[in-house]
Amino acid sequence: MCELGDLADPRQHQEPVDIGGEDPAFLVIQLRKMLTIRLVERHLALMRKEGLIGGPVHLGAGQEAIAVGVSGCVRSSDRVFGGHRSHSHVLALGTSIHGLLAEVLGKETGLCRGMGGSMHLWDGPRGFYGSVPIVAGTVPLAVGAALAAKLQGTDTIAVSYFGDGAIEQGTAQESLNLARMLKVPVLFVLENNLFSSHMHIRLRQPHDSTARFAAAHDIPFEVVDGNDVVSVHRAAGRLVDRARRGEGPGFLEAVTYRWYGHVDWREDVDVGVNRSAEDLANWRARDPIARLSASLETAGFWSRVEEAALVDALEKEIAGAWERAMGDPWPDQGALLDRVYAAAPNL
Ligand SMILES: Cc1ncc(C[n+]2csc(CCOP(=O)(O)OP(=O)(O)O)c2C)c(N)n1
Ligand SMILES: [Mg+2]
Repeated sequence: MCELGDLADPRQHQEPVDIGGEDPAFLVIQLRKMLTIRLVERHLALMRKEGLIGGPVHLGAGQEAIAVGVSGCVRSSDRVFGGHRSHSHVLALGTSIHGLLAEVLGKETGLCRGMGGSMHLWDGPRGFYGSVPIVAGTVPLAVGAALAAKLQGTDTIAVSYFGDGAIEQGTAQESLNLARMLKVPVLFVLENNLFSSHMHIRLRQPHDSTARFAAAHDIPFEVVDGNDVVSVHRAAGRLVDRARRGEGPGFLEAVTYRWYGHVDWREDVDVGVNRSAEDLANWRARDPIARLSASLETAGFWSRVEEAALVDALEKEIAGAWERAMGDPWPDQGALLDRVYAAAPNL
């Protein structure tokens, strides 16, 4: 529970994932989602590099299996929250690629009408209740949403995505405690990519696993290879089922690694003393997409030709959405303060 062992070793777990007993059609959908996220973020990286995006973008290439695996257990009536690195979280729920790109560009057609940019995303109809860049800022909101669901007598759950840096915030610890004491239906998904901006977890904490915080708060937890979408989906499913049955919160620690630096397209900046070119190459070889693709191909459910055609179709879709977003209008300046506060209730 304290040490991740081989899960944190990039030379391990590079083999294809175990897909035994899984529905191949569902796995192909998951592969498609992961590829969509990868290609949208690659496009964002390129456009940011070219200076076409004004604000910073925090990219999660390499981490796609977590959002996709978890989202396979989520309904549109659930309440999902993220943080500064949340493109994958909202795309995995099926949000519009154009809506996301337009938001990153600050256009009126964006998910938040261009008022938020990459770090403030929202797609209520798909269950995404928001991301903000205040580290751990949405963890208590997820607990509140889960409490509301419980009081409403539904089997709706909340999902809180946060990082190994965010668990160090007091508000995250308070949220775990409150969720356990109120026994609310929330799944905490800790994406442990081993870094909090430039600092490796070994420089910040006595142990590299964060599941011990769940144990401290008496919350059931699972620790999985976050680059294995099947493992993530199975573990999330077990914890989500408990939560829907009214058995309280769960905690999923998914071990992963981000390929880019902390922010924007570069691989080499802001990544701390513990990251070497060799580590990065080994983590790239643990690619969640390539691993699932290889498993499906060996089992006869997928081929390189199909994958090339899918990549081609997705690239065209992304390029089309980008062109449209570039041509979309900016928000009206007079609307700047319109949605800062909710409208006063009619008492
Ligand atoms: C309250 C707060 N403190 C510091 C920051 C600056 N900051 C932005 S991201 C980040 C690191 C977060 O690390 P982690 O939670 O592991 O997420 P990751 O970036 O690895 O996805 C920090 C310190 C912030 N945005 N908010
Ligand atoms: Mg991190």
